[in-house]
Amino acid sequence: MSDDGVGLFGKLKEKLVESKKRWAEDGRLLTGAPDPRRAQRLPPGQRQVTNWPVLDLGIQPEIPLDIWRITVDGLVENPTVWKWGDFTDEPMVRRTSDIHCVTAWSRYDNDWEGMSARHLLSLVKPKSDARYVIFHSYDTYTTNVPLADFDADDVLLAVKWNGEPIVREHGGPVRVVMPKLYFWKSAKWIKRIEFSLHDKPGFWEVRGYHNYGDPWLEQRYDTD
Ligand SMILES: Nc1nc2c(c(=O)[nH]1)N[C@H]1C(S)=C(S)[C@@H](COP(=O)(O)O)O[C@H]1N2
Ligand SMILES: [Mo]
Repeated sequence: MSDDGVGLFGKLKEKLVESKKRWAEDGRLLTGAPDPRRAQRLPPGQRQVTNWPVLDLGIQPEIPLDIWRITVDGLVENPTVWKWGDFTDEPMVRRTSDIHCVTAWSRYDNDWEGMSARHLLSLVKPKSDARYVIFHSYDTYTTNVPLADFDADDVLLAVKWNGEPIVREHGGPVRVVMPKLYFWKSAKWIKRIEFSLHDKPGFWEVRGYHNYGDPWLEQRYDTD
């Protein structure tokens, strides 16, 4: 008899439940077959380059460090505005990653240094209803990513590339780096990071690019 007086016939199959729980923990029955696309370092349709192309909307903003600000707002417990010196006083990390641009070039082993997305998240504390991160840049560019993808160990607000300050053409003083997505998601000249319940497709996303942009699934364009 259960607490609420309902008769329970039979006995919980404890052994069976336990063994299924162990299966789940061990990932039993997963074939473990590697996804052939993800196993390749070069995503489908890409070619490796050793130079570093510059892509922008025709505007390369020059932002003096004394007027540079980055604002983090929207659905966060601690909305924050950093000035340059306060931003760079925060702990910085180094990560090496590959770039995959939707225009089919890939550049390997870029050494980035900056504030990790996870450090930023630990400071601003997204509210439980935040689902998307919207990047706003000084050149009016915007792009959108799921919060779950921003919250990854390889995502940075980078201030240095290969040991040197990021030059203006490539998005300095600070650019986003999201290595697991096509490079259009890595906003240059970042000005504002907005946490939102709703998704807000950005500059290229409203112009036919895929909303998510996984290079290994070749999510270049919205083909629906
Ligand atoms: N602010 C801003 N960020 C941007 C862009 C842009 O035009 N403005 N272009 C995107 C695109 S399409 C790509 S491929 C990369 C290019 O970065 P790079 O010029 O450093 O190679 O930046 C992305 N981030
Ligand atoms: Mo791009």
